[in-house]
Amino acid sequence: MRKLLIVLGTLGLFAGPVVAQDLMIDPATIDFVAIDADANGSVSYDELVVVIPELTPEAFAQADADASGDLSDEELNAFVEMHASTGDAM
Ligand SMILES: [Ca+2]
Ligand SMILES: [Ca+2]
Repeated sequence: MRKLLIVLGTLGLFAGPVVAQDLMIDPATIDFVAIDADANGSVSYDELVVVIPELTPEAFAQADADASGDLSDEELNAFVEMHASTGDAM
């Protein structure tokens, strides 16, 4: 039993840096209309970082598939699916 705890502790140390760069989003918190604060039909970095505080400009740029500078409904959905924190199917 003691040996198992030591193994788990070692794994925990190695898992640290990986978690830091992995963005986890709960799809239930993402509502395009609510996030689009100025209702211009697209979500800017400033609007999205309000609901995803861990969001980096790099991650936002990756989500912006057509490099328009903001996210359409489709781009946001694809981004959220890619980083969904809940893997279970309903
Ligand atoms: Ca907007
Ligand atoms: Ca875009």
